[in-house]
Amino acid sequence: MNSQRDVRITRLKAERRADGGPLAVPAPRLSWVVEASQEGWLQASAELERDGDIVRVDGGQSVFVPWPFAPLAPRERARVRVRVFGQDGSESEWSEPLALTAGHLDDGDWAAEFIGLAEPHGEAQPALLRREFTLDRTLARATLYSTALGVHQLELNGVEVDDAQMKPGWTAYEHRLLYDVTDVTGLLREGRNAIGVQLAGGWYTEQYGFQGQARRFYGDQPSVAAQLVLEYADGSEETLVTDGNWTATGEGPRTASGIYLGEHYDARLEKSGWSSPGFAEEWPAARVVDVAVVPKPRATEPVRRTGELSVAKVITTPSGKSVLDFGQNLVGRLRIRVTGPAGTTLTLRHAEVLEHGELGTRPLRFADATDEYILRGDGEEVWEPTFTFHGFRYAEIEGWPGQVDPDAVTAIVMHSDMRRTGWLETSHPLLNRLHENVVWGMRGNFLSLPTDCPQRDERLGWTGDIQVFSPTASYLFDCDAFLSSWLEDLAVEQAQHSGVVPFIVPSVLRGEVLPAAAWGDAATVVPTVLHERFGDEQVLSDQFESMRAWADKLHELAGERLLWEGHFQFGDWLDPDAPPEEPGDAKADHDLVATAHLYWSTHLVARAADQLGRDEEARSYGDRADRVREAFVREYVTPAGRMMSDAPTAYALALQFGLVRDPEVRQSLGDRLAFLVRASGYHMSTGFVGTPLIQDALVTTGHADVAGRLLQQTENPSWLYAVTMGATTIWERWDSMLEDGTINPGEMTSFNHYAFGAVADWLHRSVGGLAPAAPGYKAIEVRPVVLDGIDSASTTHETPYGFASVEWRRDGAAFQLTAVVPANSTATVWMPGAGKPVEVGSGRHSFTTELERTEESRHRFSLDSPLDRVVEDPDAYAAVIRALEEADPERAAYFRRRTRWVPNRPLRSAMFLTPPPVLEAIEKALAGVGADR
Ligand code: RAM
Repeated sequence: MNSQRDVRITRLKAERRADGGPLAVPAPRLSWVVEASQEGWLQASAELERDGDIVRVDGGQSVFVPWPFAPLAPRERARVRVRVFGQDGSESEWSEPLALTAGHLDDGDWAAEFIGLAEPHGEAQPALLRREFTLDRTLARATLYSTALGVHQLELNGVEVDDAQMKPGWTAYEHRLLYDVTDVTGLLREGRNAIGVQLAGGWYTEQYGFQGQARRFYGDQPSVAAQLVLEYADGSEETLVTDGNWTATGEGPRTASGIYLGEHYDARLEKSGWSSPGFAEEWPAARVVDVAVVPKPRATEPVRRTGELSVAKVITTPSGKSVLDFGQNLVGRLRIRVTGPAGTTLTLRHAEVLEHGELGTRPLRFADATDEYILRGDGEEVWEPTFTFHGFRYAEIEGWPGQVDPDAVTAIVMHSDMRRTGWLETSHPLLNRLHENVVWGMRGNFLSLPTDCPQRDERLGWTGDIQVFSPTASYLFDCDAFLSSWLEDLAVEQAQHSGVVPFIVPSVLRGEVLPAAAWGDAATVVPTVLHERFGDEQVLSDQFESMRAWADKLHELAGERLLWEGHFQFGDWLDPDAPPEEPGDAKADHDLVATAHLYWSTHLVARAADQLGRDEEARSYGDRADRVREAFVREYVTPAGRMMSDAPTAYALALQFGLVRDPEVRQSLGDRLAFLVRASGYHMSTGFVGTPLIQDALVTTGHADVAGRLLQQTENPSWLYAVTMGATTIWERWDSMLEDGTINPGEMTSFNHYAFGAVADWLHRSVGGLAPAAPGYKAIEVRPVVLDGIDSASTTHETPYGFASVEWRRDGAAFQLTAVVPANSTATVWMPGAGKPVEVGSGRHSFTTELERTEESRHRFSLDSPLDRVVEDPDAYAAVIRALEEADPERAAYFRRRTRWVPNRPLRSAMFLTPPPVLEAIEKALAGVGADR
């Protein structure tokens, strides 16, 4: 039985970063994944080995185990291995060794100066910088550290040092800047060497602001800083740094570059050999720039090219242009292969959608999103912009010599190079596409920082968006490193504003920084989510001050009434009933939403304090949270269980945040929520705040049927409406594209916004049935909710303990489920209809049950049927709409939008002014519904 072959280590990782890059800390935590063939495997202890040193760690911890060895010195390398011992007496072999390199520098070791162009001839001028040097001894190792206020790539002797893009990414530059560390030993040689830098403004010189008011925020010109540490075979060491001895030119081929602008490149200006030794041109000396911030090592995966898409279709537009369709809305850029005469200018335009058959660029607002390439004319030329990215599905290239060759154009997908960890598939094709759209939305908006959108003159770190999306994100990709890093930016920006978390991080909007509910709460929610999903307690302790400062700030605003009232709020942003130009004009009262979040954040601070053993704070924030909860209930909840804002979002908040505890009142709230959803004809009626909560609120109060109808709705507004309109990403608005195929008239309309995709977290937990029950999925809850219209689902998540999955299907009344639980984890399995769960250990477990048969409704329908009955029966509803549509599409659309599907009111009464022949047609159609069954 317990032979060594049964148990093995399949993964060993240091700290959060999943791509094995250099470490940002001297004492990295270690995590490993165990695979065991025997069921119910639990770890009793582990041994960690570092270069011959063995340390034993007792207990079951296999995720984020503290580094048990001496801290690593800068550039120190280590090889670690692990082996584990099971509670059942089993033991594994040693794991494959993991090679580590310390990427941090000691205090005071950062010596490079920031350098840029001495005399730029325009703002945000792209530059080339270079320097030559001689290696006169045998080199043992060369390590390059580099960063920029701007974006940069380095070349050594003509070769790019790595495949990372847009380095160093965007952080709160005034306070926090990251450097990359690269081993470049293989690129150097004895004798003459050259190092060159391509530099552009990127996020640093971008102009931020709305409605044409945008201005540069950080600076006018980019600069770069690098140090190359040379370790020789004889034990000596030398450091080459950027300083006034470098030279720089603004006369390179990249003539303009910006995040919103795009990139302009004149290949005739290329300087052959510029980053190799012996380059003959003399450039002026670089200018040294005074920069106070000391860069820190990157602890996250960099942005990389992660995929390629070829042209799916070439479309000729009504105006006769050729548009390339890549079949997928994506973020990245084009790579072109072209031959033509020197001086030929290609213009590359990008758009997410077509409108009236042409590129729909209005939503890009002030973002040009246009690249320009001027040919060298010496044969085949391959080009891709370097320091920009676009959000697009369609592209139009003007100026191509002859016909554009679709095979010569490729779309390059880019994002922070996180590992994919989550999947879901169901028997419902539209739902599968919805899920795929969520994944693409995450890809496009996790490019260095979590953004609202990737295409228009915005692409900012809106806190509210990631606040709602972080649970979904944590399932789909290993984004612990990515989001922890962004949280550091959040904390430093917050510290500049005495506890107020800015709307966006990095904070680049001018004017007063105001607190906003559901946005600033990213400070408390995102660390909580990372702890819950990745078992990462460090993020709670690192962020604790930020969490607490946010809660304290809100209590200051709320004062003695303990209600956050009367201040600026975004509220339930993009409620579909708000007018296009007033996206904050939601049905749910802003103050109610605000106090709900005041409670939630205070509660999360108390929970974090408890987790961290900060007992005193756990008690005091717990008490404060209770008092806010009581104040909320007094002010906003009627004794019988109605919310003062009779809007779904208000109910969802009261239920999901646990603001109302009384079981009877909770049930009334749930019933009223279900009533409201039904009354709206199972259309969405929530914005950013309510949408991630509503499905759980319905299911936990016994209204899974309502959640199921809402989920599968295809009429506007709904999750699937966009899918039926051909969407390949999640839209910012429920109706970013209107039913007639025109773009929403609101000036703020993106087709790649992840916020409404936050429902995927519920899909994973409830439709798939795989949820965390203890931090990092050390315990799992398997509890699928069976919904009419969905006959099977399977979901897989690579948890910190390894792969977990749930797969279920039903066939008539027979229901069958298989759950895979990773080693060193356990699961509680709730079969549908079962009163109590089954506890299982690791391994593969199958279960079957008989589902209760739901009575098919046998109603007969007529114009006298109550409205709620009609909408509850999908066939009856469809019959009415179809009959109306045939007679008068406009009336049908109005009827769909305006009807309140309530009891005690006959259908006839909602058909006011409908011509008698149409009424007859409806009556006839309804009679058919009963007869069919
Ligand atoms: C817009 C974006 C963003 C949202 C803010 C309030 O700029 O839609 O997603 O968070 O408004």
